[in-house]
Amino acid sequence: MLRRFREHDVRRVQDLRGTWDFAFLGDCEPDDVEVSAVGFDDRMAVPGCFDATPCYAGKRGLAAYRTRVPLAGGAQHRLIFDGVHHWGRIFVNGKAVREHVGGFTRFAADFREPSEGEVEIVALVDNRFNYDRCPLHLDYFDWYQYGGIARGAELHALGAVWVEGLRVVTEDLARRRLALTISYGADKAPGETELQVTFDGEVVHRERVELRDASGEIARTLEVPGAPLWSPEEPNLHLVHVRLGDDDMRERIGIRQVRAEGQRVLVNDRPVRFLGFCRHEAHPEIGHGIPDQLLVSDAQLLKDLGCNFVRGAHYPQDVRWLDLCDEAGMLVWSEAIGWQHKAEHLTDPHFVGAQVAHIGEMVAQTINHASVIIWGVQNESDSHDPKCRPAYERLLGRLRELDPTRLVTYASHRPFDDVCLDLVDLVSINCYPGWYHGSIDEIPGHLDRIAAHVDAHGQGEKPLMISEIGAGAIWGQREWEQRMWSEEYQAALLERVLRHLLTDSDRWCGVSLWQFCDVRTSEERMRTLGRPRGFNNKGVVDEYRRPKMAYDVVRRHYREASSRRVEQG
Ligand code: ADA
Repeated sequence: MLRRFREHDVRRVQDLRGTWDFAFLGDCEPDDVEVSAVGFDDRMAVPGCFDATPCYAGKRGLAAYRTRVPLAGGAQHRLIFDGVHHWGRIFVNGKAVREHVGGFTRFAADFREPSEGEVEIVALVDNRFNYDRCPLHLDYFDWYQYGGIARGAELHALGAVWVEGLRVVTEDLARRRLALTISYGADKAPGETELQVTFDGEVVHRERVELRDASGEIARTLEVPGAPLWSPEEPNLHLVHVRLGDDDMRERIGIRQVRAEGQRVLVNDRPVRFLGFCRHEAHPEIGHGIPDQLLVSDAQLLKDLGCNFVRGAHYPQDVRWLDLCDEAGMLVWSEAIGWQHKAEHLTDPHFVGAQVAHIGEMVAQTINHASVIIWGVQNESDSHDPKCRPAYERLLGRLRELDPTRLVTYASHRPFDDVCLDLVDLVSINCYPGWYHGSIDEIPGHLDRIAAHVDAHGQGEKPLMISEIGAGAIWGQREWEQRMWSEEYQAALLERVLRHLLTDSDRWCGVSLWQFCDVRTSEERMRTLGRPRGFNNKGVVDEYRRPKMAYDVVRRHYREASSRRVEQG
C-alpha cells in the first residue's frame, strides 16, 4: 500500500483494513439500536462504500460494521478512522466511545481497556441526509455522497505519555529553520521525560523535558543547514521523527514557504502559475474509498496533462493522495466541505459550529503536507449576501488562526456582487461562460469583465484565479458540429478558455478547470434531470478515466505554458 505519513516506529499500530461483519439496518434511528442485538448477516470491505456495492447500491440508511481485534497491551487505546460517511458512532465492547459528524476527516476514539484479549469494535454509520445530526452533508450537492467507512482505520496502543501531534513549519527559508510543535497527552502529568528529534535519520535534538501537565505543547526550533527545499520542480521531502518517552511520531515534510505578493502567488519567493484541475475523489464502482492504484493513476494523468495544481473539490482529500501530491510537486488547494449554502445555513450556529470543527480536523490531518498551499471554504455559497459575511469572517478567520502560513480563499460564483472578497489572500472565481450562458466567442470578454470588476472594487493588488470553468461532454459523443454535450464542444470551449487565460491575459495567476473526471451527481430529481446519465459530465476523462478530446487540448496548453515558464526562468 502507499505509505501514509504520519507513521510510528515505536507505537504499536494495528491496521484494521480488511473485511468486517456488516448489517444494513435501513430506516432506523441510531438511538434505537441495541448494538449487542444487531444480526450481522453480511461482510463489507473497510475501507469501502457499502452503497457502491451491488447489494446495497444507492441505498441510504443506517449500517453497522463489526470487527474483533486483539489488544496490544497497555491500558490506553486509540481508534483512528480516516473517513466515515457521513455520520458515525463508535462502540468498543458495547460501549459508545465517540460520535462523529461528517465524512472526509480523520477522528480518534479513545478508550481504556486494562485487560488484554480481544475487543469488539462496532461502528454505526449513517449515509442519510439529516441536517440536525449532520449539517455538513446535504442532499442537493452536485455529487453523489457515498456512505461507509471509506478510508483507513487503525488501532493504536498508547503508553503513559503519547504524542498527539507534530507540526513542522518553515520559519526561515534561507537558514532552513523549522519550528516544531509537539503536542502530547498523558494519563497524568508525566514529569521529566526524554525528548529526541531526528531529521532524515540523524539525531538533531535530545533533552530531558519537564512536562507538568497531563496535556500540552512543546515548541522547539531546529536548523538543518543545506537541506534541499521542496518546490513544484524539485519536490524534496524530509522525515522528522519525534520520540517522547515511550511513544513516537514521524511526519514527512517539505521545507518551503508560500505567500501572495501583489497579483502573484510565490512559492519560495518564485511566482507560480496554477495549471490545474478540480478533482472529486470518487469512482462509480467504489465510491469515495479510492484504492491506491486509482490514486496513482489519477496522479499519473494529472502529470501527463502538464498540471502543477489540483483543487480538492469539494472536501478534504485522502491523506494518501496528498502524499502523492507531495512527492509529485503538485500544488494543492485543500477545501472544507460546503456547497452553495445560503444565509439559512450560514447564519445558523449549528451549521457554522459543525464547519468550524470540520475545518479543525482538515487542518490537523493536512498540516505537514508541503503540497497544500491554499485553504478553501464554502464553495459557491452566498458571498454576495451581507448576512453571510460573519460566517465567512468566522471560517476564514479560523483558518488563519490555525495556520497563518498558507493562503486562504473561497470559490466565488458572484464576481460582480460579492461582498467578502476583501477577506481572502487569493481571489478565486467560478464561472461558466459558453456553457450556462453566452457563446464560446464571448468567453474572453466575460473573463476580462470579471478581472476588471474585481480590480476596480479594491482587489487589484491580489492574485486572481479561475477556480472553475468548463463544459459537459459525454464520452464518445462525437459530432460534425460543435454541439453541446459533444466532445467537440468541450474541446473548443477549453481551447478558448486556456488560450485567453494562459496566453492573451496576464492578470490571472492560474486556473483549475472543472473538472478532472466525470462524477455521479446526487439523486435529487432536479439535479439528475439537468445532468445526462446522472453524472456531472465536465471531466476531461470520464468516470473510468477514459480521455475525451479535450484531454489533448488541455495537455497541449499546460505543457506549452510550463515550458514557457522554464524558458523564462
Ligand atoms: C459549480 C460547482 C461544481 C459543479 C459545477 C457545474 O460551479 O462548484 O460543483 O456543480 O458548478 O458543473 O455546474
